[in-house]
Amino acid sequence: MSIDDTAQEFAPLTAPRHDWSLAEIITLYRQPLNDLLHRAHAVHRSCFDPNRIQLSTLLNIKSGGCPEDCAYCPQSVRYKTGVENEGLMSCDQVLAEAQRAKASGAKRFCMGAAWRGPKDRDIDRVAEMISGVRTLGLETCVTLGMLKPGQAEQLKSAGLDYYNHNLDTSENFYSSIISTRTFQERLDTLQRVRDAGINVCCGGIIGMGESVEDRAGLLQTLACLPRHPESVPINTLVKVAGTPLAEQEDTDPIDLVRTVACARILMPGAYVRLSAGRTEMSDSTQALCYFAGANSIFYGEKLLTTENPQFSRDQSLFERLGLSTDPSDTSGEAHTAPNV
Ligand code: SAM
Ligand code: DTB
Ligand code: SF4
Repeated sequence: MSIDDTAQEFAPLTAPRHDWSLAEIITLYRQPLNDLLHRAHAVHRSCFDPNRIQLSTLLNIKSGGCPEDCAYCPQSVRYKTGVENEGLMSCDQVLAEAQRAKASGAKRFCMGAAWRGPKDRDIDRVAEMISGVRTLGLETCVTLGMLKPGQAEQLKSAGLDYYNHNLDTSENFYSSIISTRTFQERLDTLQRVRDAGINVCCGGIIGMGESVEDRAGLLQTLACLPRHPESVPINTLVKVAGTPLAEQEDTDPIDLVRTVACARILMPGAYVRLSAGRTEMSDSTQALCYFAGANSIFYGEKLLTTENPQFSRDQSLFERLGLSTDPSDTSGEAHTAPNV
């Protein structure tokens, strides 16, 4: 095959589609790894600078005591994990952390709260945090659980750039993981976020005992939304003692790479974030994920309650791979009209 043939083969893949069938995605996922990687990387290169990684930093602004029963989560009040139930952090504390994240090179600051959903008085306090973080020159993201009508608009008025709300897994496997909120309720929150004009950050977790069909099903739901999410976090289960999923088998890194590659092909213009689970991941697995199309990470030594790689480990990997992370460099922004 000539280079021209290759270009022809891949050109249509960069045009976003919203009609993927489950069978097509499973076929994509199961093809020989080299073929999958070749295709995903070609799509990645056609939409992004492949040597640039976006950095987001996470802060747990309200830890533990959550009434939901998400089987993976150390913050559920139902599991004995040692995570303390703490109140909402003060705005000053949050801004001090945001300042540190900015000084470390983060572009986006993501604030997470262990709530089923925010109360109206919580929204006022989080709105103040969002305005403050924006004033520091950082993009803002919050993940607060389910939103009621009107709450997304309030967050938008405060200047919120992104709302993170994950589907976590396929609709079929969902009830094995969470019983206290439905898959449809998650879709409803995503719709409210979209309707309010906030960018959507939505992805899931692999390694919870789901099948290939479930991974494909999650990606199908995401890719068939009327607009693709702007950010797609792919989390690898962090097995926390005390949660129902603590004794799950380790996730095969090749399955992670395949999932990242499929996400890249299905949602060409999205930032695909290699999210939880990097501490346990080898450098070479991460490198393969970046080749497969991951172009964002959580940067900072803590996720919400669990460890994330040390700054020095990430810096050393970026240098060894020749990856740029400069937040002022916008040359690697998506250069297609990605999420139509
Ligand atoms: N309470 C809010 C909610 O659930 O929407 C926001 C915070 S919640 C911790 C955000 C996401 O973190 C979850 O949807 C899940 O995808 C991810 N997550 C939580 N615990 C995890 C774990 N042990 N391993 C991997 N991902 C995890
Ligand atoms: C996302 O998809 N992953 C992040 C963020 N969005 C909020 C959270 C990962 C949490 C990992 C477990 C913990 O640290 O508690
Ligand atoms: Fe609560 Fe969110 Fe954890 Fe579920 S994932 S238990 S909603 S903090």
